Amino acid sequence: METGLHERDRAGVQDFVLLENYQSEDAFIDNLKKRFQENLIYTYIGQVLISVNPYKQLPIYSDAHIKEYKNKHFYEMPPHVFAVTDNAFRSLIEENRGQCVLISGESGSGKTEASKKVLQYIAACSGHQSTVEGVKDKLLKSNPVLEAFGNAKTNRNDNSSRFGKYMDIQFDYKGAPIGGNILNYLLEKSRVVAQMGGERNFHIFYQLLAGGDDALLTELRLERALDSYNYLSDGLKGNLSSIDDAQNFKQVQQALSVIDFTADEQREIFGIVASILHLGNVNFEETEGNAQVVSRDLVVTVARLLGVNASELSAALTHRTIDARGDVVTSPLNQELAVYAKDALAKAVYDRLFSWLVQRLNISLQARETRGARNNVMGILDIYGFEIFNKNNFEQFCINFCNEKLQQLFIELTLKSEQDEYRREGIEWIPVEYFDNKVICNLIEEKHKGIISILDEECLRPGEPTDITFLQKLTNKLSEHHHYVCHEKAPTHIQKIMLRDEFRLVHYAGEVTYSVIGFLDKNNDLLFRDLKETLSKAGNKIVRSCFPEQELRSKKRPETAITQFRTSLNNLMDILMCKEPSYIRCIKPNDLQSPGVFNDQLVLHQVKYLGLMENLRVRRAGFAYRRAYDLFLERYKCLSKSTWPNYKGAGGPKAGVQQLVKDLGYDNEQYKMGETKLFIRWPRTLFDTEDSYQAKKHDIAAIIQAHWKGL
Ligand code: AD9
Ligand code: MG
Repeated sequence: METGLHERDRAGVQDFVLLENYQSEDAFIDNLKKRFQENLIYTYIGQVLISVNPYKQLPIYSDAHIKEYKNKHFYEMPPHVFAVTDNAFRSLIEENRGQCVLISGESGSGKTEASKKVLQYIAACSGHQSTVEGVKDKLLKSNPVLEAFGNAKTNRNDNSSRFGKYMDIQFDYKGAPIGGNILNYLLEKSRVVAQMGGERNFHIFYQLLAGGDDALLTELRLERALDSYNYLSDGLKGNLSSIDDAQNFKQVQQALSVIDFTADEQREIFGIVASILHLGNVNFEETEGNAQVVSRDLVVTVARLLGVNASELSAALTHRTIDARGDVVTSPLNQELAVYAKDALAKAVYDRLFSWLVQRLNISLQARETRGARNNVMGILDIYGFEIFNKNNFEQFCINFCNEKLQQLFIELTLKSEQDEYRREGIEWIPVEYFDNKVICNLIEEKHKGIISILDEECLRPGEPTDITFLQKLTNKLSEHHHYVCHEKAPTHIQKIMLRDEFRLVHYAGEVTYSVIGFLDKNNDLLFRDLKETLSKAGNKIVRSCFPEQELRSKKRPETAITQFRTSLNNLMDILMCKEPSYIRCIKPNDLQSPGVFNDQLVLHQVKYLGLMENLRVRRAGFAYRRAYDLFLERYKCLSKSTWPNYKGAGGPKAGVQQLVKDLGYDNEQYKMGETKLFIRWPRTLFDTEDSYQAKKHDIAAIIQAHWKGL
């Protein structure tokens, strides 16, 4: 384990503010790499934690480690996710300030793992009464359930979160967790019906087939073979060596029981999962433009599992009823539209099941007693990371928009808090230039002008709007924008790789080319009325509650997918803005998901777009290091006669530190005295002091040893 600043040479510096060549990207990367090679995956920039995914289990998360970090001052221990959590937890309990831990980084960088460590620490360190243990158990068990339904193997990550998650943990005034609440964001439901090569559908489908016992599978009429199911055959068919689906299924079942899901509810949940697999196998044939179900027995099975009438379901899959101001007209669908309706049904059922699960979890997690606990909330945000694929669609557009918003928040909060600290401590502030991505957020979400508005307008426009007409509008309105690149105006080398149905955005994290194909459809998110009506009468209670009758009666046009997403993101920003943030910035060291491999280029790219160099510059702009007077004095008091063994003068620790730094020979340029903290401008100053301290400690130890020998 690291023991302190003096180890800086072998293992780099544990806080980037101590890096002498702090403007150099090479030095930055070199430090991360040195530490990574020593299995030191955590490094600070001030209070911000940088975490590099080790892709192997490190022995640094045991109960003994948790004990080591408990109630220690942030800088007294080597950087760790436990230190960040402990710090946040103590601010929450001691200062009654709402907290949030914001975890960001690209797909596969370790966000979800970090969020679990935060929860692990909280569970281990907070009260141990029996009532509280139940709450903790439920909080911890919510993870396997949500991951089973919301995560999938992608080409970037074998356990990629395909939804965004914000979890609030509520504490009583003593610091014991009494409840929680989860908000979920935009599940990537298109995955239910199709996956890219090498990817899988959501874990739960494979888990059920591999881990369900024979009786359950017979009841659900399922076979174990994955290639029996169309919805599983697009992507990776086989089982994965990195994932034990059968074992995970047992965990999910056990977790569902801990969270008080009744046997009936569990039966209904798996009934829905199975119904989707069967639905995927339903085929249609077409005569004279009218689609008919070929596989009637399959529809009967689906109907039985959902508790709906089979003939009605069959008709709803092949017809469409339109209610145009009281004129109700039913017309048959052709084969293509019937397939579309079927897929839309599968996606809608799965998506709503997922939201239902979250709601149901929340009921279980609800605090029984909320008196006096209003501010005592700690939020943990684990949301999908920035994505750049070869082909980027509506989903990537939403995910990357979300990342822009989070980056915006990071900029506002880190700069703001830095500024606030200088102001609070009465120290002059020197502003630093940085890239403000607000301009990109606006490009996407500005009312009437932004991409979202243009997309919604096109979705609602009468006539024949298409993905291509949408693209034309974008280009008409936005082609002058610095962060929007259309095919016509793209530089030649970009034009070569861009198709005519694509546009390109210059995101804070890099340039991404989006294909507009599917934008309108996914944004409209249409489920034909006939299907909704059938499901609103389902015998499966979960399905029935997911498709309420009121929705059918409502005359209002439902909000588009992107508008719902924007609204929920903006609500999230409001929640986060009024909390004290802690940041964990995750970095992926290689694209191979392998331990020990550190790809400098890949890391440099992430360091750049996460704004870490700027973050460091801001942190260093004024004073590289700061420490509360009492802590500084306690550690270094042995270095001066006037403070050893204790400072006896008037004025408390502040005066003690003033005396000490004078005795140490600090000149006026090197430091400033704030209200409660000492600010040190150059890391060298602190190094020298630390080195003197280490030497002194050594001397004292030698004297004591000699003394004992002499006796
Ligand atoms: V995504 O945006 O949801 O696709 P994440 O959440 O950033 O992504 P995740 O936490 O799932 O990535 O990490 C990916 C994999 O890296 C995990 O499944 C682990 O195998 C591995 N990992 C990540 N962090 C750690 C760690 N601290 N220790 C060991 C880790 N392995
Ligand atoms: Mg994740």
